[in-house]
Order: sequence, then structure tokens, then C-alpha cells
Amino acid sequence: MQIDIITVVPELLESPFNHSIMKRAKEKGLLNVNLYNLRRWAINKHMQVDDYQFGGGAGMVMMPEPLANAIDELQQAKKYDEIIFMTPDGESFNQKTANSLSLKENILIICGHYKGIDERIRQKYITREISIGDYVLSGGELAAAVVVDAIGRLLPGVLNDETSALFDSFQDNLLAPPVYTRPADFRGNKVPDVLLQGDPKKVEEWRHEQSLLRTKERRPDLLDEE
Ligand code: 6GU
Repeated sequence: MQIDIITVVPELLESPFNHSIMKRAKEKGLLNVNLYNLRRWAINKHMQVDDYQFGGGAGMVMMPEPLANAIDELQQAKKYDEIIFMTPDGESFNQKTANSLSLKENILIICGHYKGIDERIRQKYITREISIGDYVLSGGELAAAVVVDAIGRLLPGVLNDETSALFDSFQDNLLAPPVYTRPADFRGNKVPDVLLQGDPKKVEEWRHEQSLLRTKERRPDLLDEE
């Protein structure tokens, strides 16, 4: 899978994909992330990519020309399955969205800054608008890192059996059960017996029960979803 990202702050996205699981995905050739600095398509020598908004009001807006030129140029090299704009007024990102995006070949992500991007770009180019939650970040970069991480770990071959995504929280609308490692007795707090007894069927039942309990307590809303 190929993910291209257009941003005015590529520095913010340089580290997140170079460690741990994302690093492995890259090394195995399963995920390739390219960062493009929007200023490469700036309209003048001041490297301008934003301007005041018509009608007045605080905050700058990302201009249409640099974005349109950037997208046009990148689109000449490949056909994108989705052109995603990261924005707090987009659809809420969740595991279902991550699952469906992980099946795509080529994705372009536009990170917004300031007050956002000119509406005409949204209408002409953007196929999907995504928010990572009901709070405002100073730009779309950290949100894009979240989305790329969530997608990347789902690509076949990125995770091994031990880290398999099948048992993640949310994969079946349930939160993950509690987990324990050695020692079996930590300062008088013991690991539940069932996990020490070695009966895989009982372990499986216990985990499912714990998942349900946890979800009822913490996220009852998940149990109402289809
Ligand atoms: Cl995608 N962008 C910004 N700027 N803020 C956000 C967001 C995105 N998702 C939640 N808050």
C-alpha cells in the first residue's frame, strides 16, 4: 500500500512511521509513506500557501491553487483510491473505517492547517473527510499519523501471530480483556487462576466474559452497534 501525505509541516510526520511496527511495515515493503511539502506548490517566492478568508473573520485558509496543483501533479503519477482530508468536521474515525481503508492500494491524505482549506478543493478533489475525535488539533498531521498507524498495522504480513489484529479491542465491537505476565504473584496480587491452569477453552471463555464485562462498564454504546 502506498500513502502520500500533503502537509505544510512534514517534520511532524517524519518520526511516527520510522519505529516499531510501522518501521517493520516499511522494511517489508508492505507500506510506503511519502511526505510532500505543500510549499513546493506555493504561489510566490514568499512560499505562500494560505490567505485571509473572504467575508472576514480570524484565521487563515489554505488557498486552492497550491493544493490543486499538488493533487493534479501527484494524480498524474498514480490513481488514488481515496483522497482524504483530515478535518475536525469529518466522519469519526473508527476501527471499521480503518479496516476498509486497509484494503485500498493508493491513498492521498491532505492535512489541513489554520482555518482549513478552501471549500472548492473539498468539493472537487476530496473523496472522504475524516476526524479522529471531538476536539480540535492545531493541524491534521497528528490525526493523519493516527490514521496511517491504524491502517498500517492491519496490512497482511505487518503483524505476526502474537500481535494479530484479530483480537484487538473494537474488532468485534468489544474491548480487549485484561492481560497479565510474570510474576504470577506481584506484591500479593495474583493472576486469575484460569490463566495459569492451561485449559485453552476455559481461557477463551474467561477472556470473552471479561471483554463483555469491560465493554458493559466502559463503553456500553459499543454493544448497541451492529
Ligand atoms: Cl483530522 N484535524 C484537526 N485539526 N483537528 C482534529 C482532527 C483533525 N480530528 C480531531 N480533531
